[in-house]
Amino acid sequence: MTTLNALIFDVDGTLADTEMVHMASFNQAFAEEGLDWNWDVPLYTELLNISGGKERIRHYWMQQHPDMKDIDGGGLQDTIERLHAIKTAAYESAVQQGLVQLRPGVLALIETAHAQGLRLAIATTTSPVNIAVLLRGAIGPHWKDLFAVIEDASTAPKKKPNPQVYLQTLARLGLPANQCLAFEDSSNGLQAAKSAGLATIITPTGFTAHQDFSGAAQVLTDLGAVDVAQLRTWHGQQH
Ligand code: XBP
Ligand code: MG
Repeated sequence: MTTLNALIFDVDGTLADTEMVHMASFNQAFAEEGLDWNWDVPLYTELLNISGGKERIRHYWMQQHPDMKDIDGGGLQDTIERLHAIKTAAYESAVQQGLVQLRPGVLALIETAHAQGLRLAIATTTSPVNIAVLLRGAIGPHWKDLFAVIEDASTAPKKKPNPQVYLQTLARLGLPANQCLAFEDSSNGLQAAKSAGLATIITPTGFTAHQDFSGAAQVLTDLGAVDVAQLRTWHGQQH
């Protein structure tokens, strides 16, 4: 039987239910730039099919306002970069104000798994700023000591369901996929992890509960009742 040696965590929706705050941050950026764009929950739920905030803005812009070339002659990508920078600052501020908490069981599982010698990694399409502000607040200033590998939007530009972020995480861990478990909240994330050969535990959120999770090793409400022994059992059933 193959040993379980590493846990690989998605961030948004998995470590914390962050997307309401991301949505509000996007809307704050649009307002600051004088755009009358407003992403409500039904629209944002659809837009979450596009991983990556910059890609999401571009998709919405092309779909809803194809005639609009840019805002100030700086070109489309320049405008998207600026909107995303404003959004990221707004999100960072919101998380610093305590508007986002880790999901049930996440902190205990991470700390226990690390204490038992499992290697931990992060594989996300979100921006590095967002990871740092969330985990610094939840774990403390030395949060990075818990993670052997962090792959994010700055290191893996091809977004989920592309498996790039997971393939790069496995390469840096120096482990085969069958010695690891992935944790995700979305169908895009599940597809990316499975394309990289990873057995995947799904904990959906309100934004993703309707999505297709065929092929997941487990679909759970949350990680509140999950310990390392249970993970080893589920991992053993996969390999
Ligand atoms: C979810 C995403 C991200 C966030 C917004 O990432 O797709 O785009 O919605 O963050 P994860 P950015 O892989 O952690 O579920 O604006 O920084 O992209
Ligand atoms: Mg996610």
